[in-house]
Amino acid sequence: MINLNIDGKYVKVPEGSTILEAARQLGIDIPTLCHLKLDDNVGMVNKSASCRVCVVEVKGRRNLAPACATPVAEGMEVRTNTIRVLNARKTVLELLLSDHPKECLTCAKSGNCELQDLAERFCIREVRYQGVQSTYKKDHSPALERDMDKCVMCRRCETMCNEVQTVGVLSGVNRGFNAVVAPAFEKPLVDTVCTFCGQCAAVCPTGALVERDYSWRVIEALADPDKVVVVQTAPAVRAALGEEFGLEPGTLVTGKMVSALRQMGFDYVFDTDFAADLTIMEEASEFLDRLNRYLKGDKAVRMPILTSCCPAWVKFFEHQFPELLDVPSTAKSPQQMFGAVAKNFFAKKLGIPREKMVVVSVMPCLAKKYEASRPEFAVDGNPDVDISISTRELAHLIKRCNIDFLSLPDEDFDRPLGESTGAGVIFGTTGGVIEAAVRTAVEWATGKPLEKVDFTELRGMQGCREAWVNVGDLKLHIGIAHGLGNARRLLEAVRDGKGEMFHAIEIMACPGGCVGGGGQPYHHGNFEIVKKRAEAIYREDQGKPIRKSHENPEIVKLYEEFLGKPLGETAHHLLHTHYFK
Ligand code: HC1
Ligand code: SF4
Repeated sequence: MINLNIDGKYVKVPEGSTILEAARQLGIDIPTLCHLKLDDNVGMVNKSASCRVCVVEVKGRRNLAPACATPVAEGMEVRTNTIRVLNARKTVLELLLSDHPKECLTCAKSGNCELQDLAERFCIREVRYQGVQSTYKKDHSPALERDMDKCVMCRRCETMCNEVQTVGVLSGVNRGFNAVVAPAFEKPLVDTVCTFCGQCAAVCPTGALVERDYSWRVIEALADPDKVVVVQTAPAVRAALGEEFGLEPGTLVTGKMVSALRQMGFDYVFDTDFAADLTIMEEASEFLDRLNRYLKGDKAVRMPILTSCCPAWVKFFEHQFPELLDVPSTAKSPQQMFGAVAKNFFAKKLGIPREKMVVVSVMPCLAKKYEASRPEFAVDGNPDVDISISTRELAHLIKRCNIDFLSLPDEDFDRPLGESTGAGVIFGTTGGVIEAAVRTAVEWATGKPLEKVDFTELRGMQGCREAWVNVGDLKLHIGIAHGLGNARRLLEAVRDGKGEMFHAIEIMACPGGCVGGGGQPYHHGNFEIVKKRAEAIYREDQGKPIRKSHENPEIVKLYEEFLGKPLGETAHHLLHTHYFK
């Protein structure tokens, strides 16, 4: 351990720690724009030391030292708030602002921008240095907006995309003033292998990377008297939306969210959790079918089955593992199953054509915007899901509609597409999809009710995990990965036939699963927030009267009335998809 003194306080930290880490241990908040360390399970450490906002004075050294990149030494004396330090920090900020667009009033990141926060903290009331302004071409994809004029070259997005997600789309290009983080040849994101996971936007300190905002389209749809507007809310939204209204992370706001949506004027407030239950009906059937054929020696069957509900993961394997396209489940994601059922079943029930119905989804995810726009999820150009907005966009909409969220009463979803089980809700966190599938598959395979519904061996935050689940005499080997880098490691092992064979693997692109999605309220590097959301998801599951997807009475009815049986003709046509190289 190393002893040092920071601002007159003594602290003991492990060798190899930085001054920034030692200061944080003392509760001294040295500002930084570039440094970011997420949970060890996520493995994101951005140590570019590029912003120079964290400089400190170290006794005996002539130059100021960046706290994020300077290792502690025995007996070190550090000052973090001398006039020299404060002056240097202010100058660095002013230089950063010299070519930064002064668009705070209209910037999507306003109120959440770390550069704006620092300008406020340092009382910067004028920018003394007016530099040449950058004029990069803006990049609008269906999911993300890139405005590189606002980039401060912190390289967080690059670390996230390359090291955590291993997608490798973003890197520093050009030199000097023209240096920018961009895809190769500065191509637009749609022309790259970007998965639209949105994790780059989740860690961007400024408005350089933000979601494509479709909230105005929702207002237009709600104002159109000729439309029936239906909304579905993803499992992870209810565990995070409250943060936008000052509630503690991990506060469940399911009932208030339903109330707010109803007050906004949606005709039907439904739940993606219903469609998550439906996904399990199809996915568990597909899994048992494959497993039975595999156990009978059918050589044509590919194991393991991979979950397919995360659209960033789907795009990742389409680009990165084209030889494994027949391995993932063909089940559509709950978002898309919901859209298909709403437009092909519920619209008919209401006696209206599909074009008259607008399906809005509220998702913790940015890739869902892209998924909704995939052409195979449309009929004659009419998409199954018309508009996908993020948790953040919903919070903005609620505020825009003058709704006092905190004083709303709890209300329940409409029926039939709002009925769900605990299995549906746990989709929102890493391990939840496979636990939901296991609850149903084990009960179907054994023909006996489960002795325990909670498969805690499948839970946790470790990036790559494995567990064994008993089904009669058979031990199912289950894999779980969250974060695309972890997914890659697991998939490479599967492809190369390394290790014990898995029967099923769940993969979610975002660290933590959907609770950590790119459309959730910004966590500003505090991954504990994501963990609290996951705990909330399991609390919601515990409190549900029904906790197995196949016992959802509205799902049972839907098969009786309309779908026939899982993997049957109608189900196959509406609820399954295919993948492209
Ligand atoms: Fe997810 Fe899913 S759980 S992908 O993580 O399968 O976004 O919440 O809606 O579709 O249900 C996201 C969350 C979400 C789908 C479901
Ligand atoms: Fe990389 Fe994901 Fe950002 Fe695309 S959305 S650039 S894959 S981090």
